[in-house]
Amino acid sequence: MLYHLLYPLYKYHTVFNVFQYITFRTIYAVVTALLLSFIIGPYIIRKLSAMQIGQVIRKDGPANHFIKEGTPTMGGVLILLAIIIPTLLWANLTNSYVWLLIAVTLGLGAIGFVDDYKKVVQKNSKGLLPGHKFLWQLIIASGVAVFLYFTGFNTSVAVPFFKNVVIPLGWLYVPFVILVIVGASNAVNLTDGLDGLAIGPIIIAAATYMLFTYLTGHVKIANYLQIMYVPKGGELTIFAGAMVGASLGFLWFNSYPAQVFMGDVGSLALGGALGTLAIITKQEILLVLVGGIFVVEALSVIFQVGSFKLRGKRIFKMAPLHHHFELNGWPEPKIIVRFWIISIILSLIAISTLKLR
Ligand code: 57M
Repeated sequence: MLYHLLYPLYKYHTVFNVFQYITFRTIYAVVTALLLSFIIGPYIIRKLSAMQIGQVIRKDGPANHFIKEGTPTMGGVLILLAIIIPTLLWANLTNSYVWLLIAVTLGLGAIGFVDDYKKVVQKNSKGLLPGHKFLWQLIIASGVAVFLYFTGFNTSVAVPFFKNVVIPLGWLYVPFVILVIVGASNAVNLTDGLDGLAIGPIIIAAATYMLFTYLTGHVKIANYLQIMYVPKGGELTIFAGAMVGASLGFLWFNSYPAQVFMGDVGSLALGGALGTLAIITKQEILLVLVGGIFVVEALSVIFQVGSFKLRGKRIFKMAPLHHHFELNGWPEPKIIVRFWIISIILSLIAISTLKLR
């Protein structure tokens, strides 16, 4: 909105020219998201507590989680507001990718919201049936895939570390997009089991994709780096910036010991947004590296369940992986910070692939 209101004023004063720059608007999207989180965060946490939206802790998990009973959840509502409002303020709202990202985030957030609401407010321990949850995720991801396919989006996928190797997927790009979005959404959800464990790597991944959106959306830089240029994709830098700011703002409250959990409303939405950013920047495969922590957490569950079914034995003391370290006696903050450190290293390697090809 500010972009549309203020940029045209450059005719009267050159100072308003600054509103055309993606870099300027991104910085202010980050700042707005942070400020918004700080201002409305305490209010939302109080409201969630008053509405008794407190977490029920499973009794079969690591014992150090029992003291977390009653911590308000559904803090993802705060994250979503702090992403969407700055995006609406600072982005060019005639850009269809901006609306696509807003739609995915709110759509997946709505699935998580219904699930959380059934669990914590209506005290229905099952929440949304897993099959229904998955079906709705598929519907939203299919919407993105079909939209991109029929609007002529580039259906070739770049292979990291190789300069001119691309896989032309054609119509197979549709199931590929669905896999990336649904996979990312669920992987972030599985990771969200310790204070700040999911939001830390989300900040790092969103910052990495903030860089990619800018570079792939800039024709000169994209040509120079020989990466796929995405016309109009640069505008998503503002969305990614808002995601960084909102996630940092949430970490303020979710850092150990957490005052609030994000709930599925946050984890499903953030994962899906990340997957969609990877798709629009044409850096889909690189998400395996940038979101490496989420991938490893999801794989730990797949291997654990597979091993138990096939051999009747577990690989880890408990899956997802963070539970394994907890049961090995690592203090919670140590696991969290070590996962962040690994996430930073993975993102740096991912960024280096821009040159390392
Ligand atoms: C959600 N939810 C957290 C909070 C958060 C297939 C199986 C692996 C599924 C998995 C599962 O249910 N995962 C999805 C995990 C829960 O957090 C809530 O959920 C939201 C995210 N969706 O925002 O609202 C608990 O996590 C802790 N937490 C924090 N700080 C945070 O900032 O401490 C969350 C956020 C919270 C809190 O304690 O209550 C969760 O872990 O439940 N299931 C599991 O993870 C279970 N694993 C398991 O059964 N493993 C088996 C098999 C199936 C692989 C095995 O290894 O043999 C464990 N989960 C728990 N206890 N809690 C089992 C023991």
